[in-house]
Amino acid sequence: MTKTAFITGIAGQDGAYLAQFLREKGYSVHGLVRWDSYSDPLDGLARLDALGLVGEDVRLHMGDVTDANNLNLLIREIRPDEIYNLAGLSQVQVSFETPASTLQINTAGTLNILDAVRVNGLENYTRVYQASSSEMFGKARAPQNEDTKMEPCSPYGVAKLASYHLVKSYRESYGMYAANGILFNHESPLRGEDFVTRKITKAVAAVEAGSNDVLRLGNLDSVRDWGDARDFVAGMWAILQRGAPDDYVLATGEAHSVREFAQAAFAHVGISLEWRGAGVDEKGVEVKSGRVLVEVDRQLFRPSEVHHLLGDAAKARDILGWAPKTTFEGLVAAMVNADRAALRLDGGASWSMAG
Ligand code: G4F
Repeated sequence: MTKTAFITGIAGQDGAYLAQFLREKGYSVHGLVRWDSYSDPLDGLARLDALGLVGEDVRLHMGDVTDANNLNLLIREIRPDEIYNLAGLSQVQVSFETPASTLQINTAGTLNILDAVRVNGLENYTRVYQASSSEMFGKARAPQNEDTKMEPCSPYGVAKLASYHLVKSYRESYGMYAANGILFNHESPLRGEDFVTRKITKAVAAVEAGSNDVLRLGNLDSVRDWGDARDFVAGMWAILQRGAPDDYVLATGEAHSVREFAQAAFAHVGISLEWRGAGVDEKGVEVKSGRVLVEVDRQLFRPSEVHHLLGDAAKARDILGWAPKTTFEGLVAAMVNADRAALRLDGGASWSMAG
């Protein structure tokens, strides 16, 4: 029998890849789209479009996770077998500037979904996946797994941690199938340009195409466990297929600094970088020409930084049989190549290093 999935945040990177993954598995896919994406489909739905998911492939519903009534009615109408709550404000930096709306969207939004399932009497029918985040670990020592004490240090991390506990609470109180996927950073060519990986790969493609701009970055020492979003959406699905709900870390188990990511991305187009100076004066310099390609911009530092995220996904490997397929080098190459191809397509006319 055809299963029905409802994805909030379907217009984002993970939403689009998950929709594609579930369609390939034969699911009927519904997605929640905010009015601004809905009313500007050319821009707002670009990722779904890029994956060829148009028309009949996904049924889009206009709405917002902060609107409890809207969600209630939609969930009653769709009666999904599985809900993937991927909606949210996903930029950690932005959460320092908009902490109240971050909590509204990333915590109250989760509560609205859990409650809509409950009040519609679907607690024994609908399974709920919650997009929890490694940002919840915050200052906790690496490597981090499901048993690591969480010490979030951003409004984003705090909001996600509250949602994580709501999921556990609904699971225990109402017997709901609600599960947290604690995902470490996951990237792709569809990643937003305000995240550091995509900002770097776009800049590298531009430099190769002749740009004279300097890539301005914040904390180069920050270490992340970067995986491929396409591997991670398969893990989200696997989390909802077990007999009993549980929480799982999804990560690659390999971590690199922002500096190393930039170095690898430039190396992919044949540019060898060396680092000179320290702190805010550090620069990434092309070895061959001595040209400065990367500078540090103190404006991009966060009020409080998560320095080292490195995931231990042994539980997901042992219980779900999940393991990422893409290597760090493969991810960097795929992202740089996609940005090179995009530049060739638009003739190199429009790109910006803002973000
Ligand atoms: O790419 P980022 O903005 O990702 P961040 O903050 O780790 O968050 C991402 O991963 C989380 C999972 O751990 C998700 F929950 C979250 O939604 C998001 O997907 O920054 C990565 C690191 C940070 O330490 C940041 O300070 O890169 C550092 N960084 C250095 N220069 C920069 C920049 N980040 C951005 N966005 N832009 C810079 O120029």
